[in-house]
Amino acid sequence: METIFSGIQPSGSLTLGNYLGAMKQFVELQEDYDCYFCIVDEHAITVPQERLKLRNNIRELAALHLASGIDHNKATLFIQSEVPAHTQLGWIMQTQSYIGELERMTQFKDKSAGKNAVSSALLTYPPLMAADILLYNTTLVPVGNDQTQHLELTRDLAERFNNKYNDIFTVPQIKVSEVGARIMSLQEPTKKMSKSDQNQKATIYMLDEPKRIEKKIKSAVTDSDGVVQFDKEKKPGVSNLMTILASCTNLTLDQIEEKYQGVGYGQFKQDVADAVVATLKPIQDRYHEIIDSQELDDILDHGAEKASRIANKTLAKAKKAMGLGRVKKRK
Ligand code: ATP
Ligand code: LTN
Repeated sequence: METIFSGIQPSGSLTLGNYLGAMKQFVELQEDYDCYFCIVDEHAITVPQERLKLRNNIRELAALHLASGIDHNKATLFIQSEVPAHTQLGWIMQTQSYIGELERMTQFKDKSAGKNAVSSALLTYPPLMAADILLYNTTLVPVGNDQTQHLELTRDLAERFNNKYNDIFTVPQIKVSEVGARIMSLQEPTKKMSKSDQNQKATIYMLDEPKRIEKKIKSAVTDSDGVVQFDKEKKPGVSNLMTILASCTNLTLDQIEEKYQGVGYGQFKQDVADAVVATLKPIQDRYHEIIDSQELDDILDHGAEKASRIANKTLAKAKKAMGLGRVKKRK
């Protein structure tokens, strides 16, 4: 069976974009692959985080994985900082990375632009990401297209290490999700919906109450045509709502166009809101059942144990290949 690894940062509350673009796919993937889903809290601290907020975000993110349908009997769910092998191999991968190639990463350039106190960890983020993936002999990594550059680097680092020392790492393939759509901001539909957007009206959070969801969708930016038609260039707002409706129901974009011929935006928006609520409500109910439960802790303990077992084996091989530590003398 092929192995999948994916990580989400606990850098804010999850959005409908995160659900439709990532989490929903994860639930499908766990049926056919050996999946590791990791809450990458050590990546989140490459930019300043408030202690209590971070702690809440980590637990919330874990609970949302389970509430969305990740089954701990099928997939391994764990927190990065609870498996020390990640930072240990992360250090080793830093020794294989060149400053120049790290400085060329778009995410580093974006996140450091115009700032004068940039942590060195923001620069060395990609070798840690490489370690995350390589520890589990991962064959496939499902990511959004903003992460492909990091994935290319992961492949380069793995090959560089294997050529220099020993064939230790599996070189992973990149799986850019074509479906799952890119959900855009409700207020600026040419920008993606993002958990770090300051404008609350632009984003639907997975844990938003139904009334709030309805309000946000009703005030979503559209246009003055009054025609429900998919055209990303000319009608980005309406097209985004159509994508959301299609992702939350079994309707295709064509069927939506047909269904709403001659119907105004008012009814259309109401139906989009109802579909989003129907998608998120069961997840929210399950979330509230497990967020404060012992069950969640047990699943995360078990996940960290299982992940450590596999990760420590790969780490030991990498250390040995490089000559780190010692070989014990037996009498
Ligand atoms: P941030 O605002 O902190 O950059 P984000 O909301 O953009 O966060 P990430 O943590 O970078 O999200 O991504 C987690 C996963 O969710 C990735 O697989 C990413 O491709 C997916 N994702 C994020 N935003 C969207 C979106 N608007 N539409 C579809 N998929 C998305
Ligand atoms: N960099 C990714 C999060 C991430 C990740 C990973 C994704 C960290 N480690 C390993 C896939 C595999 C992001 O910012 N979305």
